[in-house]
Amino acid sequence: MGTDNFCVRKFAILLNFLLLSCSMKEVAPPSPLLPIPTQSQLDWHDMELNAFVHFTTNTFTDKEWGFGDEPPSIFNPSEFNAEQWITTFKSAGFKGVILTCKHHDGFCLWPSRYTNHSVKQTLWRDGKGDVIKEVAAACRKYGLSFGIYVSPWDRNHKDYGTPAYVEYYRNQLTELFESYGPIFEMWFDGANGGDGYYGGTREKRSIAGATYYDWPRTLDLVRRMEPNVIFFSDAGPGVRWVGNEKGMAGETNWNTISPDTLFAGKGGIEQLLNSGSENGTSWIPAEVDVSIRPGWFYHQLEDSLVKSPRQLFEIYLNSVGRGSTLLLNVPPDRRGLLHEQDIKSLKGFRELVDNEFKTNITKDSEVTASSTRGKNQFTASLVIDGDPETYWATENDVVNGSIEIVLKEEKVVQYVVLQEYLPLGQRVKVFSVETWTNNQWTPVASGTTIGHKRIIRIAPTSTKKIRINFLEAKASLVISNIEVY
Ligand code: FUL
Repeated sequence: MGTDNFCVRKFAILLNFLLLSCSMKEVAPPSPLLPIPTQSQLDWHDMELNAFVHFTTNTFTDKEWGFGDEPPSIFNPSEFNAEQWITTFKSAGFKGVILTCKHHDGFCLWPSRYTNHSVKQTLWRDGKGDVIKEVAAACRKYGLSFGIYVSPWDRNHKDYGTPAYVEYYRNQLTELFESYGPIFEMWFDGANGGDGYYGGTREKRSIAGATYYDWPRTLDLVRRMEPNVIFFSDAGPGVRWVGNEKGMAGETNWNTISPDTLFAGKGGIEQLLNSGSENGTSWIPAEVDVSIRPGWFYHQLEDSLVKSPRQLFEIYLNSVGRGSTLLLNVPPDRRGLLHEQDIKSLKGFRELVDNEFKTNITKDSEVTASSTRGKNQFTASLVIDGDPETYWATENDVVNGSIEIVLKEEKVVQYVVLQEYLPLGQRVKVFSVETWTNNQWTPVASGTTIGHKRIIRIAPTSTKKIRINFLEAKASLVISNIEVY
C-alpha cells in the first residue's frame, strides 16, 4: 500500500469520526419557560377525565342547596354500592373520583368525631355506615384516585362565621386526610349564600371571603399530611375553576394565571378564569366541572334530561380537547346507585371516544420540520413516537415553524391532536392546520393555545399530507405529540 493511499484512508477515517461525533453531539434541551407545573400537576394533566359525585341529604329532599336543618334520618340509600359507581367510572375511562364529603348543608358522609350531623344519626347501616370509607376503598380496589370536596360554607354549624368554625373545618380536614388517604385532590368552592340554619338561629351570616378562612394556614396543614395534594379553588393554588359549569374551557386556555388578586368565590372573574393569562405568574390550569344532569344532585325529574353520549363527547372536545381536565359529575340516586340512564350515557360516550379515536394514522408516516434544534436529538419524527417524554424542539431563537406529515397512503382525516411538552412550560400562541388538497396546501383549522392537549376537529378531508404551522409562541417550540385520526 502506497503512502498516499494510507494518508487518504487515515484522513477519511478521521473525517468520518468527526462527522459522527458531530452528529451525535448532544445539544442542551430548551430551558424551561417559567412558570412550569409541579410533578403532581403534570400527573393531574395526564388524568384528563375524572368523575365528580354529589351525594348527601339533598338527594333525598330534591334540593340543590340544603338549608342545614335537614334531619339526618332522611339519608337512607336502600341499595348503596360504591363498587357500582367506581366500576362504572372505570369502564368509562375515568382516572379519579371526587366525592362531596360535606356539601353546604353540613351533613357529613362519614362519622365525624366533631359533629353529630352525619351518617351516625341515620338508619343507613344502623348508623354505623361510612360512605367515604367505602368509596375510598372501591377507588383503591379498582385503581382510581380518590379526592374530596369539603364545603367551607356550612349552613348547619352553629359557629359558622366565627374563628371556632374555621377550627372545626380544619379538624374535619385532618380527620379526612388522616383516615381516608391517599387523597389526590381537594375541592373547596367559593359558594356562600349567607342564610342558613346555623345551629337553629336561622339567620344570614356574611364572611369576608378573602380572609375569613385563612387559607394559607389550612393549606399548610393539609400539605403536611398530603404533600402532593392538588388544591382546587377559583384561585388554585393547584388547579383553578374554568369560570362556567357548562363544560367549556377557553378556546384560548393558558395554564398560567396571576393568583394574587383571586380568591374562591370572588365573582366577576369568570372570563379570566376561562382563558387564564399568557403572562400569568403561576401554573394553575383550569379544571372543567360540569354535571351529566341539569343539577349537581340527583332529581328523579331529571332522568329524562341526562346528557346524551354526543353531548358528553362535545364536552370532552371542549375540555380535554382544549387542554383541561374534565370533572364530570354523575350523582347517585336515592338507592345509592348511579342511575341506569346515566350509565347508558357514559357507556355511549366511551364508545364514541374509542370509535372516533380508534386508529392514529401517523404510524409509519414521514415527518419533517421547518427547522430543528441540534441534529437528531430533537428531530421532528419524535412527535409520532408515542413517547410523551420525547419532543421536537427548535433552536432558542426560533419561535415559529411547521411540521409536515406525509401519510403512508391517502386517508380521510377528521381530528388532529397536538400536545406540548409541559415540563418546559406552555408556549404556543397561534397555530394553523393545512391539508394537501387538489395539489395545494389548504387551510382547514386554526387555533391559539395548545398546552396539555389540543384536539382539532376538521371536516372529513381525504389527504396524504398534513401540515401544522406553529405561527406564534412565547419561546422556542417544544412539541411532544401529534396524532391524526
Ligand atoms: C358550587 C356549589 O354551590 C354547587 O352546589 C356544586 O357543588 C358546584 C360543583 O360548586 O359552588
